[in-house]
Amino acid sequence: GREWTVVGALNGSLKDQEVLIRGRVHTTRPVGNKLAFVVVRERVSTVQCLATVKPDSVSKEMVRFVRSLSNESIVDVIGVVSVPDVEIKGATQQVEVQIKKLYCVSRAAKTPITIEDASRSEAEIEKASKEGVQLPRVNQDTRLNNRVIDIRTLANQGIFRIQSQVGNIFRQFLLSENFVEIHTPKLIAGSSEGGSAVFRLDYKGQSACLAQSPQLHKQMSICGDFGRVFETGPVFRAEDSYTHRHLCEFTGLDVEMEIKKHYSEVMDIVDRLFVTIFDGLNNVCKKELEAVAKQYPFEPLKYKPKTLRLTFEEGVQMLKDAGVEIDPLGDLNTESERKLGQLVLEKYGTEFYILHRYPLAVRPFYTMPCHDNSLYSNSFDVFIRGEEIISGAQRIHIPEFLAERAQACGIDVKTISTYIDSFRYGAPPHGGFGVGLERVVMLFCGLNNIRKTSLYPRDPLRIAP
Ligand code: ATP
Ligand code: AMO
Repeated sequence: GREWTVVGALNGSLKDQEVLIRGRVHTTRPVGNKLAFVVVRERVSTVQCLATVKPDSVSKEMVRFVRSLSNESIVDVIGVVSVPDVEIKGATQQVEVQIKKLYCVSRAAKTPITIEDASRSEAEIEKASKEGVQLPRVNQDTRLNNRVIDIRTLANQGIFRIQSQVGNIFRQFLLSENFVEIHTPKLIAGSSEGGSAVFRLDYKGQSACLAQSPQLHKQMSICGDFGRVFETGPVFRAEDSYTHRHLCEFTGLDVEMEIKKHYSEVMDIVDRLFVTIFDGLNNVCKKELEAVAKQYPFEPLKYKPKTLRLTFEEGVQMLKDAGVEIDPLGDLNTESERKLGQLVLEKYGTEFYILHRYPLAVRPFYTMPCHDNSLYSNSFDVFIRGEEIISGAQRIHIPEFLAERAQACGIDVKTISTYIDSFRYGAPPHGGFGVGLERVVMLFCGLNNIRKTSLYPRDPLRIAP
C-alpha cells in the first residue's frame, strides 16, 4: 500500500518524510564500519542514501549488507529525507535519504564496463591526466558491445528520451495538421531512391529488397486520396559509408502532402514542425539536455521563430564569396555543407536553415524540375549545424514524364511500373520530405557520431547486439 517516490522527485519539500524508492546501486562508499553511503540511480536522477548504525533501527549487519552491494544491483530503499547543509557533489538530488530498510531486488554481476567510467566527459579525463591520474576511457566499440550497460548512463538516458520526444512531437504536430499516419511495406520489389545501396533478398523465389525509403508508397497513398500522410519507420541503406553520419538502418520520419500552388507549402510544414520540435525539446527535456551536455558539452541550437530559406544559387554565391571553388550545378560535398553552415551562422545568426532549388541533376528521378528553369528543381535539403537532416521536394505527378525521368536516370522502369501506373488515374500535385531521426538528435545535441543516437546501431561492420 506504500506509494513509490521517483528519485527525480526527491527534494527539500519532503524533509523528514519517509519515502520508498527503487533504483540501481550507482556507487557505494564505506566510512569506518558504522556508516555506508550508497548513491541510488533511477533513470537520469541520483540520490545519496546513507546507512548508519542506530541502536533501535539499523544494525551493524545491515550496514555491512549495504556496503557489500554490487554496483548496478537493483534495490528498494525505505528511508527518511533530510536536507544537508553542504552541497551534495556525487548526486543530482540535493537531499539525502537516511536508510531505515533496504531490500536487494536483483543482484548484479560485475559489469564489463562501469557506469562511472562510461559517464566521464573528455574534459574530466584530461583534467585528471594533467594531475597525473590516468582514468579509463571507454571507447565507442566497447560501449556498443556492452550497449545494455552503456545506455544506462545519464547522458544516454537523456539522448533516448530526447529521441522519443522528437518522434512524439513529430506525430502530435502532424496529427493536429490533419495528416494521417500510414504504414508502408518494408519488403519491396526494387530500389525506391534509384541508388544501388539496397539490401537484396529472396522473397519466396522473387528478387526483392528492404525498403530504402517509403518514397514510392507514400506518394501512391496521395494518389489514393489521403491528402496528407506521414510515417515513422525503419529505412535500410546498404551504404559503404564509414562516416560519423551514415547507418545501414535508420529511423525515417516521412511526410507527403498535396500541394495547392507551390512547393513552399511543404517547406512551411518543415518550418513550423521543426520550430515546434526544438521549442518542445527545450521545454520538456531540460533535465535530459543537461545530462547530455554534462558528458558531451554543447551550445544550445540557434534557430529562428521563422526558418531561414536560401536558394541553392544564393548558397553557392556565399561559398564563392568566401573563396570556395564550387560547381554551381553539382552537389555540395560534406566540407562545403559545413562551410556554408558557418557562413550562414555568421551572416544570419541561425544554425538551422533550408536550402532549396537544388540542381535537378543531383536529385532523385521523381523530383519536379523548376517550371522557369529545368536545370534546377523544386527540392530542398535542411541543415542543422552545417549537416543535412532532411531531403524533400515536389514530385513529378505526370506519369509519362515520370517514366521519362526514371529512364533518363538509368532506372529499369519495369521495376517501378505499379508506382508509375498509380499516377494514371488522376494525381494531385504533391510533395514531401524525409527526416533522419538519429541525425536530428545527433545534431540538435551537437554530438559527433550517429552511433551515439542509435540505440542498437547498424553500420557496415556491426549487426550486434
Ligand atoms: P542524402 O542521401 O540525402 O544525400 P547524405 O547526407 O547521406 O544524404 P549523400 O548524398 O550520401 O548525403 O552524400 C552527400 C555528400 O556526403 C557527398 O557529396 C559526399 O561528399 C559525402 N559523402 C557521402 N558518403 C561519404 C563517405 N562514405 N565518405 C565520405 N564522404 C561521403
Ligand atoms: P534521403 O536519401 O536524403 O531522402 O534521406 C532522407 C534523410 O534520411 C537521413 N539519412 C540517413 N541517416 C542515417 N544513415 C544514413 N545512411 C542515411 N541516409 C539518409 C538524412 C536524410 O536527410 N525519399 C527521400 C526523402 C523525400 O524526398 O521525401 C529520401 O530518402 O537525414
